[in-house]
Amino acid sequence: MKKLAPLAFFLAISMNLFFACEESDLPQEEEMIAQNDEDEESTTDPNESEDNTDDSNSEEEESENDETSGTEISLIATPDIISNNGIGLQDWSDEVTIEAFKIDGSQATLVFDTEFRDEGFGVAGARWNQIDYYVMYQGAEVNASEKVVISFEDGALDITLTVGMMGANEGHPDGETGKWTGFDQEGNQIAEGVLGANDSNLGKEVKLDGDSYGIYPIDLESNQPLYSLEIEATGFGYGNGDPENRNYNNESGNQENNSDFNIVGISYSKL
Ligand SMILES: [Ca+2]
Ligand SMILES: [Ca+2]
Ligand SMILES: [Ca+2]
Repeated sequence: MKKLAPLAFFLAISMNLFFACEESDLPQEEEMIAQNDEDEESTTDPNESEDNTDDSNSEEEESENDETSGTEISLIATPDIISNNGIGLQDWSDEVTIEAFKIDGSQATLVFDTEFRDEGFGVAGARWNQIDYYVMYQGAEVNASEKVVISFEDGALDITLTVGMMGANEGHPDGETGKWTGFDQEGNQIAEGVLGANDSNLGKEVKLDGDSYGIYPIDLESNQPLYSLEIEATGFGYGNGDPENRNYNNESGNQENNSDFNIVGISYSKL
């Protein structure tokens, strides 16, 4: 189990940044210079304290580790957790798995996305290694997104998802956006919400890292513990915008730019 405090998390991201361009200079990620630096070391500092504590408790005890009820767990995306070439369930920690799905819902490859400025987990294929949304995909109208599913073996409260490469004004005044759907232990949908620069828990369009293209921590509000979480992109501007025609040349075989982002980290409280 990796425990990372927000500051260490921020520093880990900052260390990977070679390009500190202003967002307004580079509103489109395809205009950025891709950089392939892969400093794979995550930064841990045992002296850092967590910002939040949660007093909620339950009688559930973990025998397989030393975590205690109510403890806040912070996980950062790193390439080293990916096994089996990113196919199937990946163990992000002892309790948390992450898995990728294609536009059509079939199994995809989870990748550690390093194509642009903000590095994080995404889905191989389609437009980028980010989680990509399409209206038209390979000649068919799909109105669908690649998807990442994060599961919490023992449930999670007070979840904060940190997204990356989320363009604040890309394609629409509300920019690139996504949505999340939360499920209970039986797989019933119990919560949902939206993801975008507007939804940063630091304030509208306030980045966790000012030099990022779009790293935002977003609180996922649920009054019940979540056992799994589906994360998808939506059309630009929470689905209110239209795709852009771009000069892409990739496997999707079309020219659509739309919302896409990756997953930089997640924090939650144990039950
Ligand atoms: Ca993708
Ligand atoms: Ca995009
Ligand atoms: Ca993006």
